[in-house]
Amino acid sequence: MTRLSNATLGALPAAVKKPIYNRADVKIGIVHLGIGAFHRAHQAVYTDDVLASCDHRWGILGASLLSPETRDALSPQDGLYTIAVRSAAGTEHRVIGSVTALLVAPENPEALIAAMADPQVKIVSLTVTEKGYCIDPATGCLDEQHPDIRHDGANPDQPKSAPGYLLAALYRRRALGVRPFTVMSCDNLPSNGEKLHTILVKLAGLRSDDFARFVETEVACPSTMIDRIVPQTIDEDRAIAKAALHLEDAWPIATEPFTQWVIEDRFPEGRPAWEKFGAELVADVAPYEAMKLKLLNASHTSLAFLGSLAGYRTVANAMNDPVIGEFITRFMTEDVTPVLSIPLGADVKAYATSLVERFRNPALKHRLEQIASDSSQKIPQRLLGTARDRLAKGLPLGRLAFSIAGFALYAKGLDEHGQPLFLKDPMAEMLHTSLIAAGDDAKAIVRVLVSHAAIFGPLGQEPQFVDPIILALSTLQIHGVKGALGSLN
Ligand code: CS2
Repeated sequence: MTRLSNATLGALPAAVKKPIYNRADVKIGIVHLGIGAFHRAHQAVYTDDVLASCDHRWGILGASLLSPETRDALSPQDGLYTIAVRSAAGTEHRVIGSVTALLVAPENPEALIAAMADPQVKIVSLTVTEKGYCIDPATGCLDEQHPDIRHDGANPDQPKSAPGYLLAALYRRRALGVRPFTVMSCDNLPSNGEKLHTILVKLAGLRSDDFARFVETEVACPSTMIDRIVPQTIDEDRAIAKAALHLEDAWPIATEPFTQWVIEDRFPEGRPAWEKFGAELVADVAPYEAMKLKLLNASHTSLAFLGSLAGYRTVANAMNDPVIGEFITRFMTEDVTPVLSIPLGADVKAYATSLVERFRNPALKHRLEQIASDSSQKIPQRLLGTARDRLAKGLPLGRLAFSIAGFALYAKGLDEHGQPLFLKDPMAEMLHTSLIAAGDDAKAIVRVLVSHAAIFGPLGQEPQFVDPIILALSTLQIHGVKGALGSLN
């Protein structure tokens, strides 16, 4: 069957929305690092709307820092791809045209640095996942021992890491007398812009103090909060897109109707008018990020462990279990909300209710295993901040103890029915080996888990933190997930 491309756009059925602008007029104004499904279902869609409003300055060059898969799928399609927006009411297909070029960084690092140094580029955005920042998760600072950071410190013009690429290009722009681009992190990290700025200043300091000062004072790194649930694409999604488009799309993306983007408005070199298409431009993103990470993402992570242990494999299936659904709902309202700083005017109760509905979306096959990946990087910002806040207020750990105990059991690798569970995580091997060696004793398992200081830091030494997790874990062992959680509701 014919492939989706510029040449075949005209043949799309009328029901499929498509770019109404001339893609040949679009100039690249944004370089995006980490051109995965999340960026393509979120920021690239807002930017597609901007391009359709006749502002053609903001085409996206999408770069992969690791694998060639996205480029290989999308280059033959001129960067075009489909998003399938799914709900119980049905599916809407839309072809997105904002990604106009693709690169694979390791194949030609110089090409990416040169593209980022182009004066026409005003923004470099990132979705490189938590681990792409090379942060020590427990301290939130740059991990200077990270192999990629050690490499980039010694070879700043042939970088491997995302921060290394940003700095190589910023250095080049400075040498050429070109103003720095704005660096926009779109990953799920609290104060993602501020954190990235700190990392960049630190890494720049390995090159020279003067460059570090330049990055500190001249490079803007606004924070953002981005929200849209984007499951990994499966072959069924390809088949559904093909049927709707009457064309082949090698990498369509399925997503939900909900989308939210809150952006700190600090773009000295200009930005697309994303606010015209639903983005919220604000002075301080922190409370929005905290609300999302501690309610949505923390619930996701808890569901990934406890739902998987109970035998479920997707978010919707786990959430539709009455005991697990009730646990997550109460986790949000009774355990997280009392210690949450809430954005002005936000209705947390309504937000939590909407999350339950989104998690239950029957049309999204969002795999729990996808969410469990990189848990060692996710747990600190999703669960441990709330844990610390509760303990500081003299409150018990509450349901968080079950989420963390669930992580230990998940990382041991088997669900309650003896089926294997997979953890894709930089620490997977280390966690698995140490937890298996701990045997079946709840106390031993939890002690081993919390001794991983890269995740838990000093919290792992605090009895108010550790003891409830031991109790939760032994309850899970004795009564199973549903028995244990059911007795709490
Ligand atoms: C999820 C997020 O995979 C995960 O860890 O919690 O990707 C989540 O779906 C998004 O943050 C939703 O905006």
